[in-house]
Amino acid sequence: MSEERTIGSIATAVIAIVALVLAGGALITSASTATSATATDPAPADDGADDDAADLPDQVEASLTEFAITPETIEVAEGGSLVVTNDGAAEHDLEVRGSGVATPMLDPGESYTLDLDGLEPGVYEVFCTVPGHESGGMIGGLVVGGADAGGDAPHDDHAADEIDWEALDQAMHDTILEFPAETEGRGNQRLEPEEVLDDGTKVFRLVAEIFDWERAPGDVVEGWGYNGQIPGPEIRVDVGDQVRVVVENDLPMGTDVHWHGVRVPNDQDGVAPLTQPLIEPGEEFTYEFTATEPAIGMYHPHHHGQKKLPNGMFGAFIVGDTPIPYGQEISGRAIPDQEDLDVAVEIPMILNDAGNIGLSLNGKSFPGTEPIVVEEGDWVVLHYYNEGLTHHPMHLHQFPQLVFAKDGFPLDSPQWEDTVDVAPGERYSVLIQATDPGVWVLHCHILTHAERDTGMFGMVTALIVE
Ligand SMILES: [Cu+2]
Repeated sequence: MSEERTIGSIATAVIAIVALVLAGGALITSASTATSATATDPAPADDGADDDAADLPDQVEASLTEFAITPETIEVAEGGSLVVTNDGAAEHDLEVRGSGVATPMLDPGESYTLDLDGLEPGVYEVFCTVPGHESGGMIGGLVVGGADAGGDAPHDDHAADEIDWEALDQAMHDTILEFPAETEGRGNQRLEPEEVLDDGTKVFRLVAEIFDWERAPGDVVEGWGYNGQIPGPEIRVDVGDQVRVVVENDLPMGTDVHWHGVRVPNDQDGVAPLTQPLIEPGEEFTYEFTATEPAIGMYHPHHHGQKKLPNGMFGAFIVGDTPIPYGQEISGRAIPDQEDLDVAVEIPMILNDAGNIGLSLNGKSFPGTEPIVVEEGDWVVLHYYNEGLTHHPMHLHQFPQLVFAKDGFPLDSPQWEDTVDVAPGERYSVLIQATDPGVWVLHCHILTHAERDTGMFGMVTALIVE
């Protein structure tokens, strides 16, 4: 209960800070928008190109493939239509998000003419509804032009340019100002043992289940996870602890739990059917091992991991103390001794890019991602975990990140990086000192993992230094 209250008050404080900081940015943005509207048209001085842009066609062809929607941004006149063709090898469809306008599921080679009569002029998002296809890349923008932009209507040469760029700027601007947005559900909550036995054994319970998960404001998907959270609860034990984890399977399919990066006996490694029988729906399985070595590990299913992990089934499992290189000087920057360095915040930062959860940090997509809030001078530890299907170069503005451990193993030569690239399955642990106040963005630098025509989304959060 007290933890929930703390989270609530942090959220309120954060909203206040961001509102203040962004208010400055908003003024600048509105001023520059006003300027550009009256300034000379910045478009290339190619009359032919300008005419093409202004004459938005009434009908546009769009192609669906694995995994892209082409063109990336579809521009069509108000009241127009799309001829959508599945040029791929699997079933796809195309839906205009939030509008109810969608094609039926299309077989390979099939086409469908999608009437856009009901859509007001504006910027929309289109995507394929097959699970995993949107996050795989089947997402794009749809710009529906105003009446003036129609092919037959009289129009100003530059009308379409103004509609496009201003709408795109506004969409980006609006999504950024929504941060940090409240969403239901929060992952990575520390799981305490439900029982500590007389011999010291710590007993934990994980329930594998399916539940509604609000990954971004109003965007609720079918989450697969543990104990109703994505990421699953964070489990921390000490070196030498006897650990028992009871896993209850409430999924509609069999499962198992693999302790990735944690030393365990072979019959506890969680690879059905090699090391254990599959845990059938409705059944329980008890894992038991001694935590013999420090680890910055994780737990996740092995059986049908390709489906379950991207849908949300992963959690941090950490053994022992975080191996911070206290007292070392690295490339001219000194790390204080242990008695002088208090870590203010230490969090697993779990990266995902596929399945029902899609591009996300700790199970949330911007602006639903949780900011990291600290005071000037504070030290922060992040453990990046990549549970997705591709790599993610995680870039923090302003402050260098000292990479001090790889997959939990302390590095002999820690190094400073501003962009830490994390491949699937990898973990990198970084130390950051928040020396300057402000809102400093932390995001994946594969730019389409952070921004799209409809605004900022996905793998973006911020380090807020008060
Ligand atoms: Cu990325």
